[in-house]
Amino acid sequence: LSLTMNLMAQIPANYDESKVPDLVLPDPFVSLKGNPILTVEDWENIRRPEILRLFEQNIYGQVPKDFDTISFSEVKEKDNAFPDIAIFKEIDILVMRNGKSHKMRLNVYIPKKGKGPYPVFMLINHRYQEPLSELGETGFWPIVDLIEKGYATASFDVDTVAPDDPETFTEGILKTLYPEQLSKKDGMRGLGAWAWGAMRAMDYFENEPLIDASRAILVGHSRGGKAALWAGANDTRWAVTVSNESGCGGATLSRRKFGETVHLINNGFPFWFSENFKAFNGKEEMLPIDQHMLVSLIAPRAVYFSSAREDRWADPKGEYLSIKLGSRIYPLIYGKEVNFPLDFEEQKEPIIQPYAGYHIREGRHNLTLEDWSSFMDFVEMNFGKK
Ligand code: GTR
Repeated sequence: LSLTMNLMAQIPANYDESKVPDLVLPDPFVSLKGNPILTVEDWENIRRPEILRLFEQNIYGQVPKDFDTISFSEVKEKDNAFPDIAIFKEIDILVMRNGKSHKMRLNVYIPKKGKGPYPVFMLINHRYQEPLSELGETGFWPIVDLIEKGYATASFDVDTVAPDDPETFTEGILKTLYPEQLSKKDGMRGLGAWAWGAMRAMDYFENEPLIDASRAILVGHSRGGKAALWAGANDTRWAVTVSNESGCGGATLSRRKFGETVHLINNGFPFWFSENFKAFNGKEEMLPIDQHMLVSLIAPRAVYFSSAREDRWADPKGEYLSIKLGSRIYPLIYGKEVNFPLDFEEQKEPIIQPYAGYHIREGRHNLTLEDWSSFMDFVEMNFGKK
């Protein structure tokens, strides 16, 4: 531990824009063999699988998709906090593999008003320690606002998949279902496990008649936003992926080395990423990919990034550049118009347009109602007018 702390002391975060290295980013549109990628066919058959594999090998680790059975059962443990406007379902998702089982809990609110199936906002939630009513008031999970706008909403506590803790993170699916991952250099770790959890929630939506799984929006904040991006890149069933202030190892470009760096995050949270990621501590320029390429993996589905002005640890400028550059795939490969005309410094109003959007708000690192209301605007624009 003291060694780690010494290392941390030696690597202060950079907040000086003039010290950011000149950006030379890997090209999403040149294959490993050096061939240009110009068509949807080449993108989907050659380059997209290559990039996905590079993220898996070097950053997040494998996402095991195999299991033997999955089943969903409704339990009744908590009261419906909003009985006037919503149906509340507590769903146990039971997954079996090789004779072992794991259970994760999904909390689902479905509007009473109107007629289903409803589109659904799914939050990867790492703040279940706080009472739900308080989470609602702070805007972190604004159930009432979402329900009133006609959305179903669901979330799971990341701890029910893999505890968010350096000592006990193995006490979830890494122990019950996928123990072999632990001995692999490119094995799944915490963030990958949470992404896996989001995929199982999607399995449930596909089986829930009141929910329209073809209109599902995955949302995560910060560490949850990193997991959301990884899930959105892997699982093409999500119509929209939203990553709020996810910073290093999430939305922002690693090569900028601004605020939290690969070295800092691997020291602070050694159980979030694969072992292989640690080889890039201080060597971000050696990565065969950068985070803008997660945006291209999500295309042609929709993706939204958001930042907060004072959240410099997460590098708002890097988050903006990442979606601005990554979203070039929509015009270049898919023939869909997407525009990020402004430089980061000029960026004030939310960019609400089909396929890729962004906002930066005033204030600190958090997920707030102001953020959600732009997410809803973006989703409405994408579901309504595409
Ligand atoms: C920080 C961490 C960030 C971010 C954040 C959060 O301590 O350095 O990468 O994940 O926590 O999740 O709020």
